[in-house]
Amino acid sequence: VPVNRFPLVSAVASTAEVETGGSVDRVAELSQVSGVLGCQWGDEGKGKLVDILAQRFDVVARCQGGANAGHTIYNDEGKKFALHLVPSGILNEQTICVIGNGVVVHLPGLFKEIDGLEANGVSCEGRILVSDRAHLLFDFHQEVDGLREAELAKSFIGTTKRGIGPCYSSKVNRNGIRVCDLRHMDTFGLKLEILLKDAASRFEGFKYGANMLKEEVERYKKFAERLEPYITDTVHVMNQYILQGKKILVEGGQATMLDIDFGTYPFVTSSSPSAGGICTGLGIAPRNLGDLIGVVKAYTTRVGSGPFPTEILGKGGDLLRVAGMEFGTTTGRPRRCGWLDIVALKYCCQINGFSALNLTKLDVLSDLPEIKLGVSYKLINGQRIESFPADLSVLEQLQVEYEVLPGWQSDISSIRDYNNLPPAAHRYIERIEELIGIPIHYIGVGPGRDALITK
Ligand code: 2SA
Ligand code: GDP
Ligand code: MG
Repeated sequence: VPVNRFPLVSAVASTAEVETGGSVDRVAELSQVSGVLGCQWGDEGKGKLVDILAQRFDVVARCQGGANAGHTIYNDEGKKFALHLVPSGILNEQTICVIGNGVVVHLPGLFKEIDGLEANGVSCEGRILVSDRAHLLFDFHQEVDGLREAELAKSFIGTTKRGIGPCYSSKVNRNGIRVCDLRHMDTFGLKLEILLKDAASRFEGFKYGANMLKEEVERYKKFAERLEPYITDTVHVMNQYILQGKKILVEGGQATMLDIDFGTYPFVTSSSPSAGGICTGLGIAPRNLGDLIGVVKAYTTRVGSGPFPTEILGKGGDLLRVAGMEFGTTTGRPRRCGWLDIVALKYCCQINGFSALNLTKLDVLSDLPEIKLGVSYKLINGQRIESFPADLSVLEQLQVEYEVLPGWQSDISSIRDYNNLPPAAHRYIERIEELIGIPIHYIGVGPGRDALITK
């Protein structure tokens, strides 16, 4: 019997090139295992695309990060949901949502999110799987996050204070506590005490007593009972899904420019929001990965400290912030705003190998008479560089060279057909495609589910 060594390739071929009304059905075209990743510094609108695509996927999985993520989605009635740990497939009743081994899970937060969804008529029962290998993020990790930020004083990172860095530190330090440890409550207290002791010896401001430890263990006994039906060997299950031909969509949190390896270190998050994080955070082999879609805002935002070459300071930035309602989904912090940075975007595309891009929030630029694209970087000595520098001092001093394109100055939020966009919008989109060399298949013109143009 001949062995099919490329089962996924044939699965892709069978669904490719499906046409609807003369235009290609871009969603049917997507491979069995696809992903949606952020291309900038987060908040590109990943949640919206995942929610839309999820209608045609069996499984939506998160592979990294935690409740630092804030993914905003709207249902058909226009009701708003802000998701943090629960994957953005949850509004689609048939979708199974997986929280993978690479995610750090704050159980009180997860239960609060589930309760909130249920109270709003979204049934989560039997639809959320939590990896037994995922690490638990405790309240004390959040406290330590705040203490570390205070200690950094003026050089603070601007974290979400959701305990992400400290929890991944416990993981890498090899004394973290995992979801499967909830099945051994007899030793749970001892493990937690080691972590608390570590924190107390490192931070003067961190105190804990025997009572606090006892109370936390009691609280986690209850959490363990509640979580039990969700706990799954997701590595095995995900690989079974692949063999069964189920369609899996991976939802990235944060973005490549915040990646622990590729981002503007140390002003980054503590996980891998780029393509590699999918394999390590879910246990999916690289050869099973298919299409990755990069989500790019039509301009750039960043929340927290760190380099931002195309940032617009002052009034111009304020205008974009108001027009785009650029405030943190998790913390409410105002986001810094700037022009689209083609150098950073090229760097991100190189790392992730996207098959297509989703350009989001194009509608936000509608009032501008001119729109700038940051197309190259020039060093202080006048030398032009093509790559994104690692060195923060270089990043802080470089000059961005811009191309100026005309704006369209008309409302595009109700347009659904690419051909009906104004010529200046076509020019902007097509210039980005030309510079990046990757097609833009999806264009966002509003926050709602329907506000998406497929090209
Ligand atoms: P952390 O908390 O340790 O991951 O913070 C480290 C850096 O990563 C940034 N980061 C984010 N940037 C944009 N959006 C994020 N999610 C929320 C949102 C943010 C919010 O959707 O708006 O509500 O403030 C997110 N999560 C982490 C963070 O700003 C630090 O620069
Ligand atoms: P994520 O973290 O990448 O999922 O993005 P967030 O949800 O944090 O931030 C994106 C914000 O922009 C949300 O409030 C979305 O509802 C909104 N949004 C997404 N796409 C569009 C779009 O095309 N146009 C407009 N105006 N808003 C959008
Ligand atoms: Mg967000």
